[in-house]
Amino acid sequence: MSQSSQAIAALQEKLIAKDAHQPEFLQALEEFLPSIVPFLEDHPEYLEKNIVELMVEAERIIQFRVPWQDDQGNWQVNRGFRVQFNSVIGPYKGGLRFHPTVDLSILKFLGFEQVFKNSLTGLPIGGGKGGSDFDPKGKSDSEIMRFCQSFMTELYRHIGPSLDVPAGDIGVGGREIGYLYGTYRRLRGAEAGVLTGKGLDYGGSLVRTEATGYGLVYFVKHLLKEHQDSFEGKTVQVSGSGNVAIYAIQKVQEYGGKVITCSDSNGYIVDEAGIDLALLKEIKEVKRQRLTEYQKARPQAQYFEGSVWNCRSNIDIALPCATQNEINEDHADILIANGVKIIGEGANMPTTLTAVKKIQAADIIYCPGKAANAGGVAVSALEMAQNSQRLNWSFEEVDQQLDQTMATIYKTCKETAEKYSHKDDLLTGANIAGFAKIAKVMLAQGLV
Ligand code: NDP
Ligand code: 2IT
Repeated sequence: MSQSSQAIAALQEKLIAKDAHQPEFLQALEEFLPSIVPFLEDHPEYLEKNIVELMVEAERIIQFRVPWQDDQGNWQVNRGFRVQFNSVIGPYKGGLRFHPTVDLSILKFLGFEQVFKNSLTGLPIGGGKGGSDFDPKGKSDSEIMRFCQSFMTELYRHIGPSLDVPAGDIGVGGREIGYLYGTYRRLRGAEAGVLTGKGLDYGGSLVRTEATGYGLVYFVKHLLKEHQDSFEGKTVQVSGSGNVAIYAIQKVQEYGGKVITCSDSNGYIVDEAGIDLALLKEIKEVKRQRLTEYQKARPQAQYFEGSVWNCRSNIDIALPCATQNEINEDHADILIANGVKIIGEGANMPTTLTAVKKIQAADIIYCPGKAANAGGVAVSALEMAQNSQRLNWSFEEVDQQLDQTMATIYKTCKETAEKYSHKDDLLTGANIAGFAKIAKVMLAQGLV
């Protein structure tokens, strides 16, 4: 065992003892830390200055109470959080998640990943994440509004266009960003750059809604191109039916691929003729209904309860776009048996560590979320740039920059992996490239 791997193993042990009750955060560390060892061998100064231990500690964590009144007049209370992980290369940047599973473990894993993802975009944004254990399912529009207003009544004092710029994530889309922004504006005045994912009429950017899904497909497109291949004629399996999934499906279809699945937290659709995107958008974006409605409207499609990753069918490309740890070891076996060649992560950490190992051992190309889903935050940074200029860029201009950014991220991951003798291991490439920049800047800024 080299000195660097010993140091990293010792640090991991310390962190396991410290945060034993935060399994998702520990999982993100376990995936990340061993992979940067080859880089640390070349750069002993980072271990000497203890940069890695500094980096795994969030700069600041804010937790607050969110009281709100339901439609029956009852007072309810939820927990709100903002994890401000790292700001050495720019203001904290990252989404807000509203989901009953939200806790510090989830938000620390997401914030940690966000630091390296944002570093990979090449844009001046630090990493953060926030949200609440509020469950938006079944809530009326008025309840959602009152909750967002209460959430922002506390959060506003901790954010700002040059300090921390939240956006959407699971359970937080355009509607919620609108209510959050309206409250911020009442408290602080109109500062468009304080949130991204805003409506187009009040400082939002074209392509932000589509950016994560499109960016994911651009990333895989550049990978395919290198292998003299394309999406044309490919069969694609998508999970989720939210923001990321919908626009990934749209772009795959535009490129001539056939998407045969999508899912929600209850079950999944298999539509061998290809997902009817207009129908899916109507059900999910307009009516906010469950996927069972898709099957009712399109009887040739099948609906199954449970995980979409239990689906057995011939698949070329799998795009998990729902949530963390949706693909476990057993699902990895099914994917391998289904003949999958590429897995591109639209979600954050959708694949368990053992499943990743199985997938990589089977020579399936694995595109880690922190690289493949960086298109969303990249366009958020372009939204911030437009807000600073008080100008709006055209759809084509933003879309082209997104495509270019994904091409660059892919190239960076691939070349970094090669440089450190991990050819085709895009996870190692992403982690080292993301880490190298943050570590260098932390050293340059004097460990503050
Ligand atoms: P949405 O809330 O729009 O959609 C989430 C989708 O995932 C829904 O279909 C939801 O089903 C499903 N889902 C959520 N939790 C679970 C679960 N526990 N089990 C099974 N399915 C589940 O969120 P997004 O599309 O924005 O986010 C999806 C993923 O992409 C997340 O991992 C997010 O962190 C990541 N991401 C998002 C970005 C963005 O710009 N929005 C950027 C980069 C990454 P149901 O409706 O039943 O809950
Ligand atoms: O996980 C993510 O990158 C996001 N949810 C988007 C963050 C952002 O600031 O646009």
